[in-house]
Amino acid sequence: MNAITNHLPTAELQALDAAHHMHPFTANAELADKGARVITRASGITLTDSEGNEILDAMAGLWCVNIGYGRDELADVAARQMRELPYYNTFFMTTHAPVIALAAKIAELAPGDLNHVFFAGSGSEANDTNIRMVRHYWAEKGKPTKSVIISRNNAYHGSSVGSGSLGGMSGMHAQGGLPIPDIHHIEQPHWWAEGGDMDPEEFGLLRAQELEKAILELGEERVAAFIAEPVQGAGGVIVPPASYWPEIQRICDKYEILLIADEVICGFGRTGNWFGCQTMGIRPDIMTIAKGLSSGYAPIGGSVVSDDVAAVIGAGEFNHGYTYSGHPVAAAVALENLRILEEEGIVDHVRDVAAPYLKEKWEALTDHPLVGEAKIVGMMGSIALVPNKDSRAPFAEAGTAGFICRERCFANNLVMRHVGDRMIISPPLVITPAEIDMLISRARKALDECYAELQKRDLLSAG
Ligand code: PXG
Repeated sequence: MNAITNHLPTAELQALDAAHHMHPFTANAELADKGARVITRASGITLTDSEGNEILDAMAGLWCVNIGYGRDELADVAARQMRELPYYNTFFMTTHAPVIALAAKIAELAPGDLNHVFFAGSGSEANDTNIRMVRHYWAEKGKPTKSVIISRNNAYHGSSVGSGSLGGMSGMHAQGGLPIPDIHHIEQPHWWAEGGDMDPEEFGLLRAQELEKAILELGEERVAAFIAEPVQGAGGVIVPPASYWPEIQRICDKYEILLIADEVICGFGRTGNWFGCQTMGIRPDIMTIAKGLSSGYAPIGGSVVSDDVAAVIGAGEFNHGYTYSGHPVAAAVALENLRILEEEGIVDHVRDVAAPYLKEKWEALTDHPLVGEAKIVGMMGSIALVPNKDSRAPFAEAGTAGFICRERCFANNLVMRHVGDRMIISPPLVITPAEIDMLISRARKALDECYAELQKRDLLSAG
C-alpha cells in the first residue's frame, strides 16, 4: 500500500493503523481493539473526522495550533520555500535567509536580552540542548562542578532521555532508565492537591523555598540551573499561587543559578503575553520554545538565550546540533506564523477579548456539582473534578471521573483532555466569544453526563 488516502473506509484505516503505527503515550493493544479516531481535516478551531463529525478542538492539537487550522498563508510559504531551498544545514559556517529572519524576529519578540536562538526540531530536543548548554556554560566559566539541574515533580519537559529526565513524570521515569544523573526534583506548587490546610500564598512561598533548600543541600557550587514551566501544562494546568514566582526569581538571583523558563506551551500568546515569563514577572536566562512558534504547522523548537549565555557558549565551539536545526521550511513557516500572530493582533485578542471572556465562563463552571475549582491563565485552563464540593478530597478511584468526562466530551464533539481527575483546555488563540459559548455548553453537557454516569456506577465517593 503506497497511497493511504482519506477516502478509505474508517475501519480499514483503523486496521492499518493498528497493524503498523505505534502511537505515543498509548496502550496500543487497547487502541487496536477500539480503533483510533481518524482526523481528516481541520479549519479554524474545528476538526473533522473520517465519519464527518465536526469536533471543537479545545486543546489546539497538543497545545500548539495557536493561530487555528487551515491558514493557507503557511501552506503557501512552505511550498515556496521547498521549491527555493528545501533543505540546507546551519553547521560549518553556513546559513540561509529563513533562519536568519526567524532568529532576528524571535530576538525582537523575546523580553530583555534574550537575543540569541539555538534551533531544534522540537521542545524535547531544545531541552536536551539546554541541559548540555547550561553545564557547558558553567564549565566555560571555570566552574565545572555546577552540573545539577533542579526541576519539579509533575513537570513536563519532553520525552527524550534528557528532557524526560528533566520532567518529573513518575510514569516516564519508570521506563527506560530515567532520570540521567545530576537532575534533582523538588515539589510542585500545586495547592489544590498538595496544599493541605495551608493558605495558598503561604504554600506557594513554601514550595518556592524548596529551591533554596535544595541549593543549600546540594551545595551552591554544584547547581547549574532551575527549569520550570511558567504554568505547568501537561501536569494539569497548575497555576502557581502569586507568591511562588517572585520567590523563585529571588532565589535564582541570590545563588546565581540560571533560570530556564520552559515556554513550549506558554510561549507565543498562550498566557495573554508573548511569553509566560512576562505574565509571571520573571527574567529567565534561557527560554525553551516550540509548539506555538509555528502553530504546529511545522516541527520546530529552540532555546532562546541571553547575551551573557550566548557570549560564554559562543566563545568556543559548542559540540551540539541537529540535522534539522533551523530547517528552512520550518523556519519560513514559523516566521509566517509570527507575522500572522503579530499583524492580526492575536496576542491582543487573547488579552483583551478571548481570555477575559473565557475566564468568566470557565470560572462559572464551579457552580457544577462535579467541579471543585477552576483555574485559568490566558487561554489555558483546568477544572478539578471532585466527589464532594465541601472538601478538596479526591475521588476514591483516581482518574476514572476524568476519563469518563473526556469520553463524554468526545461524544459531544469536544476535545478536552483529562489529567487524572483534572479536565484541561488550551484552545486556539483565535477562538471567538461565540465559539467559547459553544465550548462551554458542550463542556457542561459532558459534565452533566459524567456526573450521571458516576452516580449510576456509585463512584461519587472520596478517597
Ligand atoms: N516542554 C513542555 C512544557 C511541553 O509541554 C515539551 C517541552 C516537549 O516538546 P515536544 O515538541 O518534544 O513534544 C512539551 C510538550 C500532553 C502533551 O499530553 C504535552 C506535550 C507533548 C505531548 C503531549 O499534554 N508537551
